[in-house]
Amino acid sequence: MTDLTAGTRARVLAALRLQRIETPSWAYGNSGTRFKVFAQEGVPRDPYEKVADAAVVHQLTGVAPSVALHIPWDRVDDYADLAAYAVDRGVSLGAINANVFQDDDYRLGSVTNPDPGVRRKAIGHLLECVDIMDATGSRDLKLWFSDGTNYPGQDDIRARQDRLAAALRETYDRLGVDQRLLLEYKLFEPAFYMTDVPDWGTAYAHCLELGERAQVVIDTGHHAPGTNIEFIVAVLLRAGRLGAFDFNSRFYADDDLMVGSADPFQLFRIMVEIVQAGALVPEAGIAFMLDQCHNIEPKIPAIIRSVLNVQEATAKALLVDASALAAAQRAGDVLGANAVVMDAYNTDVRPLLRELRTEQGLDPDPMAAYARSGYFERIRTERVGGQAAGWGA
Ligand code: PSV
Ligand code: MN
Repeated sequence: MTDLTAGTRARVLAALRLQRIETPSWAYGNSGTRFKVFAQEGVPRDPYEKVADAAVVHQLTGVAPSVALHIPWDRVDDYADLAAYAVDRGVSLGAINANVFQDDDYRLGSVTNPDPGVRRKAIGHLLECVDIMDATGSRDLKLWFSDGTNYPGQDDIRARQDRLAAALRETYDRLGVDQRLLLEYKLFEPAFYMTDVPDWGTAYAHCLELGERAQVVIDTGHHAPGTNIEFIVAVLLRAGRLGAFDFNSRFYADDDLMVGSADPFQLFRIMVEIVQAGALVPEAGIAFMLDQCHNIEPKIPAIIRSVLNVQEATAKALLVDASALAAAQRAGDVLGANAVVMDAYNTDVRPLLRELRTEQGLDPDPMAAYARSGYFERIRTERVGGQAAGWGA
């Protein structure tokens, strides 16, 4: 990093100190595909143990101070108690993810189901999630609907949009003034013919109708192959409607692999749009969350690796020389502009990040620190008996 000026180093370090990445409770539990859920040792048996693992990730990385919950997977008797437990461990509870996709009733959809009784049940769950937010102090309600159809003619597309809009309206109106509704889209799966919220445009249209505190979530795994995700980021930022990311990597569909593992360049390009728009700071209101499943790799180190990958992409994005880039763009210097971006991408930021961690009293190498910590040996012997938390439970 000898070629970075003192001013650049100071600027990049200052921005990185403010970065916040939220980890998902479900990534700490067992997961798999529709073919097999592989059990791992030491996996949390309840939401408290998930929070404890999330706290370890934060202790080691310094940038993951909150953990998202998924209801009912993380149902507890006393949410305020869980929130207090999190604070004791140095973290907080983040977004509340609603789950209206796992009951038999939802075979034909949840909030878009043709049966008003099923719709009422689904809306009831969304409202319950807002009650939980009140108890946990969470700001964000994250909604993803598995709703859609498998066959042409199966249901009326426009009627389903009306039902969706009505459910979103009722939920939005229940939110407190400091709470937000985050609407997540996904191209397909589990529905294969038509999905009710398949893309950012549909999510955006519903958010516009609802009001300012309705924002779009970009899950990086939820697009057609080849989609220019950073374009979507730029458009939503411009409209003031980008609420959050669900970061993960994909090779094919919604693979939920470690973010930055399949395409670190894409992650960098996304973070460039964020940095250029001044949207990295917490006050910009964008929640940088992970949404991943560690089916075959050890979970806590995989989450640490993911957090570090986001941090690394961010550091590179911060290195883009904004004035040189603007000058090249103004001059129509295609190669020059591209070189500015590539110079940043090709910089090894790992020494700078090690410096940042040392300055914060952290181990410069969080992966090695975790391996040395003995935490895994402890949880694998302590967490015996009971039911390991897992996909769908
Ligand atoms: C759906 O595929 C999704 O991305 C949504 O965010 C869910 O809440 C999450 O995965 C976990 O199932
Ligand atoms: Mn997601």
